[in-house]
Amino acid sequence: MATYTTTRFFRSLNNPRKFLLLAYQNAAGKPHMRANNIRNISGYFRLDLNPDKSWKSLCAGLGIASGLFCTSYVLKHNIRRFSSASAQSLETNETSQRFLSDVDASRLKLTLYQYQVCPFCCKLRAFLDFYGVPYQVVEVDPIRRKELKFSEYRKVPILVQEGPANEKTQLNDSSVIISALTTYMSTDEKDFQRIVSYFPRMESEDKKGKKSVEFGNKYEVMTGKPGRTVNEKEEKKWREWVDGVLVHYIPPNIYRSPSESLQAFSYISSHSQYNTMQQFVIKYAGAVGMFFVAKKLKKKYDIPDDVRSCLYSAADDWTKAVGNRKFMGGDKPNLADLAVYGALSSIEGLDAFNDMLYHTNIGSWYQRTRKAVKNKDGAR
Ligand SMILES: N[C@@H](CCC(=O)N[C@@H](CS)C(=O)NCC(=O)O)C(=O)O
Repeated sequence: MATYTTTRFFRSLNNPRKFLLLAYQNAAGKPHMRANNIRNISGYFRLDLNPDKSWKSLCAGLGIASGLFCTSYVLKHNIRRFSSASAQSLETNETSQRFLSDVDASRLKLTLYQYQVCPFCCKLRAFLDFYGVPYQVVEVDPIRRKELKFSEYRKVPILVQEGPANEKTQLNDSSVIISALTTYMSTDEKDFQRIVSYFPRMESEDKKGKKSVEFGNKYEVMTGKPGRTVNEKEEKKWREWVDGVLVHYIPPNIYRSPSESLQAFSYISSHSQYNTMQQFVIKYAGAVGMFFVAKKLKKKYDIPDDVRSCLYSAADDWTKAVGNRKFMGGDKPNLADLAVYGALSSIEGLDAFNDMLYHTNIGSWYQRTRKAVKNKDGAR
């Protein structure tokens, strides 16, 4: 018989890492081993699996494996090289005040550690692709994260720049990376180590002793000039909005109902290189798990029950802010355009995304930005 304490189950959702380990071991191990491991590792569960009642075992497996929170990011461990022409002579329009001129992205040797469908990683890729910056991708296994062994910082995206003498500089956090690279491309500052020092790491601890890491100046492009133009202030404000508001609407929307959750995980599992059994676990257990996790996130960020209307309002707010302009950046997307596009591109094709296009006017801006990114318009 499979039993586990429901409240503890939900409490353990606070610790996705532990949950992932549990889920993985439950999926991969032998039944009796799984039960023992779960008891030993978590200290949360009391689980006995009876092989005679296989459907119950399966339910238990699915329940445990529902901690596959970040399996939404399980994709192949594959290194791909994106080659692209180095960006040259970028001209900006009247609206955008920052001139990205004589960008020499060819001297950059970048490796991006990512989960393919993570909104923060999509946001960073939109930036890199738009400017035609070449980079290698290392897809991180969200369960073991062994690809991040070298790093104390445990989230993705991480970008590693290799200098001419093979010296490596690690950049953490999507917004820091975007600000740092823009600083590199738009100013004379070419010392990567120094650029990273402009975005100091700040560790804090909440009342419960939970540590978190933030970075100073993460939305600042270090132009070296005093003050900010109206457009730069606007760009910064909306970049902050993407990280602080928009991304929080994504999970409650794409995992809103069991069927939508399944839809999201069908996409994810179909892009993985796991075997049939693992894909089955990812698809169904992930869908079940994220359905509940999304509810928890909704509560955490105080999102009303009608999660779709929040997404529509966000899309409307953004469209209104862009106004009559082609992009917020004018004739070309600025960092805010790329951030909004990048975050939304992580859910392209899902019901939530299609509903948003149907119920709002964001579609034409989205398609324009998509085209600009795909065409690497920032490199022209
Ligand atoms: N502020 C960070 C957030 C990154 C983030 O939360 N990444 C998630 C994936 S979407 C992650 O790596 N989570 C792993 C963990 O929290 O242990 C950024 O903008 O890069």
